Amino acid sequence: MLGCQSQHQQAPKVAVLGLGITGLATVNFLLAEGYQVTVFDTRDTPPGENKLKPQVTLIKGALCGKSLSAFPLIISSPGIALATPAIQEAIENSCEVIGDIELFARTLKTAPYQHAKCVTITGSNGKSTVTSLLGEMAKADGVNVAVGGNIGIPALDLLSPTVSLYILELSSFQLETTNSLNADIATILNLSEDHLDRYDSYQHYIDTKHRIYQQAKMALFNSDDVHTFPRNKSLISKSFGFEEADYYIQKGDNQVNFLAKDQQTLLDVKQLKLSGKHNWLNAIATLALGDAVGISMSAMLATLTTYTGLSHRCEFVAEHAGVRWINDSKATNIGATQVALQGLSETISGKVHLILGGQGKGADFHDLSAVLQEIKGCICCFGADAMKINQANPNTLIVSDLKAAILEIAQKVDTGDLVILSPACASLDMYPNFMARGEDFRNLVNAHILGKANG
Ligand code: UMA
Ligand code: ADP
Repeated sequence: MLGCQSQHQQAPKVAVLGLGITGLATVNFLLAEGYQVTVFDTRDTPPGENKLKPQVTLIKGALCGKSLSAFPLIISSPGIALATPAIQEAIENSCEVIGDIELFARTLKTAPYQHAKCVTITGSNGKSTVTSLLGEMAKADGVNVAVGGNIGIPALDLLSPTVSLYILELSSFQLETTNSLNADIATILNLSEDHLDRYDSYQHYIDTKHRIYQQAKMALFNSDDVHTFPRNKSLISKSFGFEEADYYIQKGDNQVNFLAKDQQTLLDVKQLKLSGKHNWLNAIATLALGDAVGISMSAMLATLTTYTGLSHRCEFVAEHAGVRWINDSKATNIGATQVALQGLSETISGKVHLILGGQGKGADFHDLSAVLQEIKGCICCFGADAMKINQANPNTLIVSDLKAAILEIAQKVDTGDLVILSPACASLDMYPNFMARGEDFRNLVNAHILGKANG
C-alpha cells in the first residue's frame, strides 16, 4: 500500500490525527513514503509541533468530520477514540481509518522487513514487564531485537531491515484501529476493568483487547483467566497459569515453587529478582513467548536471575526508622493495586499504609473494598476521584495532594511498617504521566522522610 506513486503522479493525501509521539513518528514515516501529510490535533500546543517538518500542514482545534472526509486515508493516534463523532463521519464517508500499529503491520509484510518475527503483548497489567523482560532475554541470546509500542517507543520508529524480532506492547487504544496484525505469537496476559471512560462497557474493552489475536499465527492465553481465552478455536494456542497450563508453577516439597513446562522444572522462583507472585506469572508467560520465537531457554533463564524490573512498579524507594517506602505509581487501575497489596502484610512485621487516587477512568471503587479492609494502617486518597474513592471506602482519608499524604502517614508510622503509593488511578489530573508521579513520590520521600535535598 505504501510508496506506490510514480514521480509524475501527485503525492497521495493522508491525514494524521494527533501530534504526540505516535503522530510524529507516523508523519515522518509517511513523508519518507512520499505522502502529502496534513495533521489534525485538538490541542492548542500539541507536543510534537516544534519537531514537525515545514512541508506538513497542521490544523488545530476540534476535529471536523467534513474536513477529515477529504482524506481517503486517516491515521489516528491512540489518544483519540475511534468513536469520536468526526471520525465516525469520515468512516461513513468511506475514508479508511487505521492506527500506527496497522501501518506497521502492513509494512512488516513487505520487503525488506518481511522476514522479521513479531511478538505482540496486551493485557490489563504486566504488559511492560513482560515486554521489556522478553526484550532483555532476546538480547542475551544475541538476537537483533526492537522493543516498543505502548511501552513508549512508537512502533514505526522501530522499523529497520536489520531487526529480526519485534516485540510490541499494545494497548486497547492501539488495537481499536488495528486489523491485520500477523504476529508470530500474540498474548492477552490478563483482563480486569480499565479505561471505562473510553469504552461503553467492560465487555467492549475485552472485545477490543481480543483484536490482538486476529491473524496471529499463535495465541498465548492465561489459563486462570477465562476472558483471555482465544475465541477462534482453530487458532494454535499455548497457555500459562498457576497450575493447569503448558507453562505453569510447579509446587515442590517444603514450599519450593518452580517455573515449569511440560513436566520439566525450569527455575526455582526464589532465583527470580522480580518479587511478587504476579511476577511468577509474568515470568512464565515471557518464557512461553520466547520459546515460540526460538529464544534459547538457557539465555531466558539466565535473564530471569538478573532482571530487576522497571521503575515505578513496586519499586523500593527508601527505608527510614524501620519503615519501607515503595513506589508503585504504574498501578493505574484497581487490578494492579489489588495485586500489589495482596499478601503484602505477610511480608512485614508491622502495618501497611496506602496512598491512592488520581483519575479513576470510570472504575467502581467498591471493587477495592476487600483489599482496603485488610489494611491496618492509614489510607490516604487524593486527586480528581478522591471523593469517589472515599465514598466507596469510608476507611480512607482525603488529602490535598501527594505531599500531604506523605506528611500525614509519616506521623502514623511505626518500625516494621510499609508505605506504598499504589494509586489504582491514572495520574493525568495532576501529572504529565505516571513516571512524573512516581518521581514526585521519590523526591518527596527523600526530602521529607530522609531529609535529603531533591535532585
Ligand atoms: N490528545 C488530544 N488531542 C489530540 C490528540 C491527543 O487531546 O488531537 C490527547 C489524548 O487524549 C491523550 C494525549 O493527548 O491524553 C496523548 O495522546 P496521543 O495519542 O498523542 O499519545 P502519544 O504521545 O502518541 O502516546 C501514545 C500512547 N498514549 C496513549 O495511548 C494515550 C502512549 O501510551 C504510548 O507509549 C505511545 O503512543 C507510543 O506507542 C501511554 C498511555 O498512557 C503510556 N497508554 C495507555 C495505558 O498504558 O493505559 C493506553
Ligand atoms: P502494564 O504495562 O500492563 O501497565 P506493568 O508491567 O507496567 O503493566 O505493571 C504495572 C502494575 O501492574 C505493577 O505495578 C503491578 O502492580 C501490576 N502487575 C504487574 N504484573 C501483573 C500481573 N501479571 N497481574 C496483575 N497485576 C500485575
